[in-house]
Amino acid sequence: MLRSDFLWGGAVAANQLEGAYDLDGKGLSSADCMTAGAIDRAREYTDGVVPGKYYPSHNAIDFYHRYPEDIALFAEMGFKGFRTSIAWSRIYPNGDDAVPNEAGLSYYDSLFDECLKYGIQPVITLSHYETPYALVQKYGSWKNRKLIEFFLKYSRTVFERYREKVRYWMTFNEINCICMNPAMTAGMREKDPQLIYQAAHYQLLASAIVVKMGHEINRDFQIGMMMTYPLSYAKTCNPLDNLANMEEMDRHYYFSDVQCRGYYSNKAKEYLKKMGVTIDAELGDDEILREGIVDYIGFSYYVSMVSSAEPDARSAEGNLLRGGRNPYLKATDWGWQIDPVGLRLSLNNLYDRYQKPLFIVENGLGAEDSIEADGAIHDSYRVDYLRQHVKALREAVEEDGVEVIGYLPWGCIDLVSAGTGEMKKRYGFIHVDRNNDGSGTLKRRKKDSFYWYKKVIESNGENLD
Ligand code: BGP
Repeated sequence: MLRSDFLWGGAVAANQLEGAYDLDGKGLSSADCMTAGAIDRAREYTDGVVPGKYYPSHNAIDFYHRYPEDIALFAEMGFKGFRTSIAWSRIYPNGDDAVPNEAGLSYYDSLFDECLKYGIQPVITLSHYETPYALVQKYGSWKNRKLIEFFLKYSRTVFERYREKVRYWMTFNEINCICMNPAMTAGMREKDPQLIYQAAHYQLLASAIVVKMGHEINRDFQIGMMMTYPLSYAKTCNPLDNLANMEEMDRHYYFSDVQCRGYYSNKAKEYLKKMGVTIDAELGDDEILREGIVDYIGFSYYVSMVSSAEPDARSAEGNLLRGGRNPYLKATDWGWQIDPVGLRLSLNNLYDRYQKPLFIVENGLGAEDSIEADGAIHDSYRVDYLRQHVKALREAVEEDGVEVIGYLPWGCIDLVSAGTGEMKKRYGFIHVDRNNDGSGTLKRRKKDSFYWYKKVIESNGENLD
């Protein structure tokens, strides 16, 4: 049985659904400067907003104005938790402002109140793939140590303001993805490992300080890390493939080891040496990391990969992960390999390694949906995906004894894809009438998966039919 306070719900991120990118004093963010792409066309990172280009975050699904309707629908499904992020540039429009923007703060007050009205706990990511654009321009974003100071100021402001409204927090979304896409995740254009790992060090420090500070502000805060779990299998039983697989996983444990144990592992240090990277650390950094161990591990899980010692084509994908194809698995239309057993393995791996509560804060299937003449949306493919993953989650809890706080599938309402900027790659239980080019009425419609998930939540995961 899952625990009685299991947090069923869904997850989103501010820049992928709010829209209102320049309203009520909000500053531009790095995400506002990303154009729309497609499966075969990468998103562009422009210098500021270039007239004539299309930026999907600017209006997104207009959650900024429509949240009461959307949260009422989440409540109808029975949500207990709702993960979203705070747009940093709504609070500090330039990142280095002396005082916060009251309009931004009161927006999140109203949003969280609306959730709490239905007994839905907000689960808040402090930084989900957006940095105030002024910090990118003026300071070079996270490669500059000054960013720590700005992030702390912002975090303190929101911790104090929402002290009584939010209990579950996460610091950086998918912190391990900085290595794969520093532009999207951290607002940095450079691909140089020296700069990337230096920036990662600053994010790890910022996260650790924030954990400590949050506990001082409210002892009940639960502050987690957030990684994408990069489950990978060795391609064959050739020991060399297993070695390659271990190295692949270690690139990601680099981050979770620091956040869960409070120090860089020896392997992490060797890895840096191999890459010729020297972290510029200050006296006291080790202590900061030691004192900022997270309370839980939030992670996203969508796909699994295959690693091999052969430098063969890395043909399977996630939006940030790359690996080999697995002949035992099917993939989505976007090439993401579907592996529910992999979720059970991931939960076991993480729990064995850290013995910390786990929180699945993203999982789901991105697919195109079609609307029938009567307005229905029969998304049985999405129900199948989710059913198998919830089953795997239950097995991990009930048969393996793993401790799981909750399940918040991604994109509980259709939103802009982070990887491609498309709208047609839909994850939601709720359909939003908006197209890739920004056209559409924004009307919300319940899909078949909406009714299915309602039953799952009502039965605390027992009824998966
Ligand atoms: C994760 C991100 C999310 C989200 C999700 C789905 O990596 O944290 O922001 O978008 O993946 O990916 P996509 O939107 O590319 O389909």
